[in-house]
Amino acid sequence: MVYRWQRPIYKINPTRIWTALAQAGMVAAESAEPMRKIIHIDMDAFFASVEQRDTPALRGKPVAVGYGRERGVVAAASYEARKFGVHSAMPSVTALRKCPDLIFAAPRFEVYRAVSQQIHAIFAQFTPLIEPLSLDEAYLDVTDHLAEGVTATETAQAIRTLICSQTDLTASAGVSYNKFLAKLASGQNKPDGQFVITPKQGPAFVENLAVSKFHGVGPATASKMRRLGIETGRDLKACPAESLKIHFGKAASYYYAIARGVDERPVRADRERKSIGAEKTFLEDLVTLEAATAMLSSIIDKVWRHCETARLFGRSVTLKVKYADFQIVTRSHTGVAPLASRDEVERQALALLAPLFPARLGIRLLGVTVSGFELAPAQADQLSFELKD
Ligand code: DCP
Ligand code: MG
Repeated sequence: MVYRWQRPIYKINPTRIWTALAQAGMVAAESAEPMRKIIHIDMDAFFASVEQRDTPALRGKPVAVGYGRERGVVAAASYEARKFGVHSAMPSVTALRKCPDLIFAAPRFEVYRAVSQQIHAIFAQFTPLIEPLSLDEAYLDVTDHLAEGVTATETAQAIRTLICSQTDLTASAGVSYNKFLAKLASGQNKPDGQFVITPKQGPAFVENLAVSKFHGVGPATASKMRRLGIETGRDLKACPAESLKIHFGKAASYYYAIARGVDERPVRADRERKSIGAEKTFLEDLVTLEAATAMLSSIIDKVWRHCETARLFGRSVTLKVKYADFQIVTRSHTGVAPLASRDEVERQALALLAPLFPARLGIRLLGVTVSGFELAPAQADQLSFELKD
């Protein structure tokens, strides 16, 4: 999934200089990075837990939030359902095959948004530096906001206790010295747990992890890394910077840094979402319109799911096509009204795709982005949530 934001994620700052030194092998990672205290909070099985909370008959049962019909996908799976291998983004028919007793609950986005605002209000009691990643996840920078004698670990515990008492839902937390590690840490003791990665532990922690678990390494990148013999953080660290650059272009410096447990991205409290997009790189180039149409469908499913989750509906659709020779072509269409359904997005995207066939070369990547969001009254809450700080 790629999100584009109003401003670039990376900004020149003093730690850049440090990174340059570290990359040149002139300083050691642990000693030179200014120590920050970052907490990543992530609600447990969010949509599914809300449904179990509000419908007692669902408690202790395998529950999927979504629609059980054909072409439906699972948005969230309760922990009982996960034991059967059911997970987010799985087609509903597959989920039912794995777990015939699975109960589907229709999503209630207004309720999830309300809970999201509750937890955001709790975060705001601890720091103004809050960066929401989605309705149920956020980074908090508490470096300069810790109460006297209170540690970041205790702060994370206090936040989770408040979330539990005020929403009747559990959250997990990761505490570390950067965003990348804090997010990895929050997954360690899920559900209802927390985990700390200290600067001393960071590099070794990353080395022993599969790269597919890294935030920012999607399935396509993970399989590309696998083909290059990179399976773990250790393999990634062993890969020379020049080689990463050749294979991963602009993302190389991020991979180089995270392989060393380094991530200088600040917690940004003022992000405004300008667009929601997804793209997919194919193992084999696509040559026919039929094949491209089929692939586009799953990309649109993903984009639309996120539009729905964020309650953001845009007027513009942009199609991105990357050919086998890496040439990139984009085509856009802006309508007069926001696209109100997945099928409308698909219709627009297909209208942009069709004229590109017969294709002059095989297609190695397709992407779809929705932008030009309008503020309908029902969406104002969400946006003010995003812009609050
Ligand atoms: N979501 C979605 N479609 C996806 C992934 C997630 O609609 N492909 C929604 C439903 C999730 C919520 O976003 O409940 C939060 O996503 P997470 O990835 O944090 O997953 P959960 O909170 O469900 O589970 P976990 O306990 O692993 O965080
Ligand atoms: Mg979650």
